[in-house]
Amino acid sequence: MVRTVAFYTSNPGKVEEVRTLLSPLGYRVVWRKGALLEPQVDTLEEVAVCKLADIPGKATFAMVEDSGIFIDSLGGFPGVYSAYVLRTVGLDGILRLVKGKPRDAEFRAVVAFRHEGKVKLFSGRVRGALSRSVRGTHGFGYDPIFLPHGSQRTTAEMEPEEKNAVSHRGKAVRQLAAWLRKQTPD
Ligand code: ITT
Repeated sequence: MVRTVAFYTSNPGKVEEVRTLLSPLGYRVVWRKGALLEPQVDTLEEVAVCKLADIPGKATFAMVEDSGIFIDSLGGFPGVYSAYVLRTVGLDGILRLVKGKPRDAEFRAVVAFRHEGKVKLFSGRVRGALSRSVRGTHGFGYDPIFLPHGSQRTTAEMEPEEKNAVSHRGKAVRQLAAWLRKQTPD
């Protein structure tokens, strides 16, 4: 029975969101803290598969997640480099980069899950736009500048459940949950 999922990530915000999604379904999410090897490759899928391969030991039910924000008018930048760009350019820097340009963007997430030696990938996307200023205190990363489609509020101005209902991660993790249920019928 898959009831405990070991989530390998350095990002506590991701853990909180995944717990909020999986706990009500009866899955325990254990945080395995640490930075995993992230290669310079073009897609979130490739990064996620590499991160999974970097997990120490042979934890049976192990998961990693790779995500990023893709800004249409910047050709999808920062995409797979989102974490690096956040650390270096920062939110205000990103807003300066899109000044005078269309602000449409999307978040994407790829969850990679290892189950009995097999690797499964689940992905999710959410379309939206960049806000004009940094707003809100919830969430993490780019949340203070991302307006999901149809919302006047950034994801940092939403409660965690509200963000999970529309987010890239919420979509990917709900697919994972549906797949887990099929592996372990009650
Ligand atoms: P890992 O250890 O899991 O790799 P990380 O934070 O480095 O954690 P990524 O390599 O997947 O994660 O980089 C994703 C970047 O995009 C990172 O800067 C996140 O803060 C940001 N990001 C991803 N999902 C987000 C979300 O739901 N809200 C805001 N920012 C997000």
